[in-house]
Amino acid sequence: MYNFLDEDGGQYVKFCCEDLTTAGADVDRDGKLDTMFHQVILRVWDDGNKDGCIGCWVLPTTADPYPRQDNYNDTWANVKVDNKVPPVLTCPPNITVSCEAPITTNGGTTGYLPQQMY
Ligand SMILES: [Ca+2]
Ligand SMILES: [Ca+2]
Ligand SMILES: [Ca+2]
Repeated sequence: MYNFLDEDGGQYVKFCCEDLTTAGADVDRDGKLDTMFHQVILRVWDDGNKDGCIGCWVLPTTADPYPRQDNYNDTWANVKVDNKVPPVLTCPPNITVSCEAPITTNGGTTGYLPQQMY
C-alpha cells in the first residue's frame, strides 16, 4: 500500500535517520505512538472483475450502478528502526590531572575534576 508521494510505487519500504526519532506505531497499545516504531501495511489485490487491471476502481454507470470491483486484503507489521552503525569516538590527547583541584558539578556538589597540569 502506498500513497501518491511514494517514488517507487510501493515496491520498497525505505527508512531514514529521521525514523529513529519519530513515532509511527503504537506497539505497546497505550494509545500513544512509540518512537522508533513504524507501521508498514502490505495490501494485496486481485483482478476480481477480470478487466485486466489489478486494483483499479470501476466507476458506477446507470447501466451498472454496482460494478464488480477488484478485491484486496491487508496485513501489517510494526517495524523498529534501529541505528546499527557503531559510534565513532575521538579521544582528546592524554593529560596529567591533579586530584586536589576542587570543582562544582551540575548537581551543586563539590568534588574533584581533572585539570591539566602545567
Ligand atoms: Ca516506497
Ligand atoms: Ca505506545
Ligand atoms: Ca480489475
